[in-house]
Amino acid sequence: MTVQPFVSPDLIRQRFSKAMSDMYREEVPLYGALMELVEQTNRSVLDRDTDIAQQLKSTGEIERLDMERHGAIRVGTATELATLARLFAVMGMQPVGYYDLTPAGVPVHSTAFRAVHEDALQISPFRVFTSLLRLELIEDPELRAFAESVLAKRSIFTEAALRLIAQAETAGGLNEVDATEFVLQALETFRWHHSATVTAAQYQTLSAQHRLVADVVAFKGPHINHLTPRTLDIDRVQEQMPANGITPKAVIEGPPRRQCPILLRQTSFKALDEPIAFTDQSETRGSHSARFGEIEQRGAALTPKGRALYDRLLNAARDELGEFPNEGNAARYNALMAQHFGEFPDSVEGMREQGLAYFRYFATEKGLVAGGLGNASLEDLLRDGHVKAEPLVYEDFLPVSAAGIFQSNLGDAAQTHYGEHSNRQAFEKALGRTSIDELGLYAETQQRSIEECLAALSR
Ligand code: OOG
Ligand code: NI
Repeated sequence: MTVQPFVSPDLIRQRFSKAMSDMYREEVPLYGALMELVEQTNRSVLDRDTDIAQQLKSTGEIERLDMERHGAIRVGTATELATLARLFAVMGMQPVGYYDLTPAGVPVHSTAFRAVHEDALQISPFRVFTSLLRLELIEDPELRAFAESVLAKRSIFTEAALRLIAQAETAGGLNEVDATEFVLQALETFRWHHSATVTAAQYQTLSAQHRLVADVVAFKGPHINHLTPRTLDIDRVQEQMPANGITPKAVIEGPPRRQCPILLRQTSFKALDEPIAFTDQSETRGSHSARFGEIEQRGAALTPKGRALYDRLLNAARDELGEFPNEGNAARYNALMAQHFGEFPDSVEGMREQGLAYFRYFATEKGLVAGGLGNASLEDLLRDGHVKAEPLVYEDFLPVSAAGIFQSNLGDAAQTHYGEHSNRQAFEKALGRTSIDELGLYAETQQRSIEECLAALSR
């Protein structure tokens, strides 16, 4: 008998990401239109701007650009979250970061499941922003008990998915046949359901508490609510959305437009109203809106110092605006952002010299030809053109941006004020493990690139 080798978790993730994208394209036609717009825009940016094309080639990002997607889901219980962590682990995805959205009036806290090593990210950068509903924030004890009882009855994973997760954990992996089956079974958890698990009246009660509560509690599973492609020019896509029948939110979240993009800029279009059958109806006479479209542009990962500067400038602009950005104040918001971010150096050199971003270091042709390191420091090598630095791309999310995306899709009525705050400990208890500190990951990747680069030069 021959033993079948395991399929690498990175390849399982790559296949899963493709399967998810195909499912979403079939379920949400506007997603197909958005993908086309993003592909066209990326192509024209690469044709027009040879510097960007060259930079993406040297970092390898060009190869992952078309695969690049993130999705988002919301779950209701600790068991659901912990089992998701096990499901994602089969695909080489770990929980990274902790995002508390309650200060912005959204009763969830979240993490992002993603690959953590640069080589794995290169095979598939697929990630999932995963939120856990904070039921303890529902004040009415009767409603809370009802929500808990509805959630306790559902199982969001298929029997086969649970069996394959356990098998992967015990055996250390999945062979070809099992990996194929796993992708199909795992996909079921993220599917949209046209029928709810509660009556129309119960849905109304949950929704009146918070639309998000209804979205999590009233359905069979945590439907994927968006799948976001990566664009190289978000302003251009935002501009062209209306002509393609898509209405974007009022402002782009994240930093303003710059020569040297940093962190993450995002925009989205409104959730669709979709027909739903409640348990006391035989047909889809009700409706629910949860699924929306989003695009993003990624830039440099910032060091703690860079991030502190980003947060300070963002807060200053928002404080001066005095209210949440909206249709009416969008122009003023953009002007304030541009004005405050004038303080953030807008060049690779500037960011590197001030220690604001993380970098990947490469030995250049010139350096390889020259050979022999001698006593040269990294700074010497950079100055002499023997080494080149490119910013590391930001692989994570931003809490203020995420809150803006949630809100634009839930409506302004969803801005509740919660007394209780951040509770990373409770989140990690539910998750069944700690979530990884993203800054440590960037520092490690940067360090590995320095070591590889020095090794190449000393050969
Ligand atoms: C997640 C919203 C946040 C992002 O990219 O920051 C988000 C959700 O609506 O479930 O998608
Ligand atoms: Ni998103």
